[in-house]
Amino acid sequence: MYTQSFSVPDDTGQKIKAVAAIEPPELMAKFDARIDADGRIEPQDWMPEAYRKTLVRQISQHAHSEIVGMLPEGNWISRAPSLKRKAILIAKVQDEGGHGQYLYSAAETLGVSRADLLDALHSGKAKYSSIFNYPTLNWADVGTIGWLVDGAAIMNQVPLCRCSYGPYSRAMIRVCKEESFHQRQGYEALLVMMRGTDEQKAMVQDSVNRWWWKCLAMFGPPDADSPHSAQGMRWGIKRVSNDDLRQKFIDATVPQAKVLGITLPDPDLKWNEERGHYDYGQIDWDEFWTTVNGNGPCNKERLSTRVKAHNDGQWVRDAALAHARKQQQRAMKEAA
Ligand code: BYC
Repeated sequence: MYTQSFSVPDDTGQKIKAVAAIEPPELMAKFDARIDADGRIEPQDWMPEAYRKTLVRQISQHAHSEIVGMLPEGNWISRAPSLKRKAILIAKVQDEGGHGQYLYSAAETLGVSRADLLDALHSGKAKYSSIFNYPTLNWADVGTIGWLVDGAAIMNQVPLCRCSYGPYSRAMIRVCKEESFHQRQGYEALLVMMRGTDEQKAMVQDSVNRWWWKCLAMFGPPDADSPHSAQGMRWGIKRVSNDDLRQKFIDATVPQAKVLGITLPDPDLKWNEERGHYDYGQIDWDEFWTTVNGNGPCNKERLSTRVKAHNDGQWVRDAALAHARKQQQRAMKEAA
């Protein structure tokens, strides 16, 4: 049975249709009814294979983004300008590692293994957010990442707290609370710099100039070029479209930039009375796709750092497994 759940007219949609055709009609109808009623799907519930695969794709990409996202800021931990800034940055980077853990756990409830997901990341098969393939060149970048990158992440992630898949939506509630602290600490760090010397102010402006357009691209391709959007929205995985989130982010950020006293690097950025939104200039989608496809400025460095960290941590995983085995053997001996 086809329902409107399976009406995406591109390649992915064709694949989804083919999968849907072999799903049991009564189960499909029950699943569709639950989605229509804005209910939650839990791991033990029946779900169409295409829904499961879509979630594994999105949640694992999200998890990868969190752990690769530790790297650009992690670079600055040893160079933070004060003990206070260092403590904040360490806490933030650790939070991102934690977000990766919640998200890999949510993905595992869909029947995939963390080891396989990490293999896909390390072999370059899996995607992670484009934004983490750009370098952090000065200390202001740490503040800008908090303000703009985490700000964009929150804009995208708050609607995911209402995602139709229970474990993902619950993970996102905690992630969003922590992201909110990340965004504020970044904005506060920039405010302090903007009250400082001319050199510090110039550093903030330079940083915002480099990150602004990349943050707008983070929301993903325009709706018209987004192959997964229609299906993701139909299934209640995605609640707000890429373009709508991008617009919400711009509208919220312009007043914050004014308070900060910096200029956003877009001559076309203007309030449009009729639309009730800011108009903005052209995003460089060629650059976005070059980066997403592995050829951005830091893709190779990020992946090799990640693979090295994973290999260096092998002894920790081995020790944890050996300890668990020992505990299990002891428990079995005691039970015997
Ligand atoms: N970068 O049809 P579309 C964070 C891919 S964590 C790379 O619109 P969808 C943070 C997309 O995957 C930030 N690839 O897809 C962490 C798809 O490729 P595949 C991460 C991108 O899924 C630490 C293709 O383009 N957040 O902020 O409907 C420190 C077509 O796109 C990007 C999440 O992952 C991109 N920017 O929508 C600080 C949130 N955009 O899979 C901060 C969860 C698109 O066909 N994910 N692509 O090979 C989502 O909300 C959605 O997956 C997206 C894309 C909005 C990202």
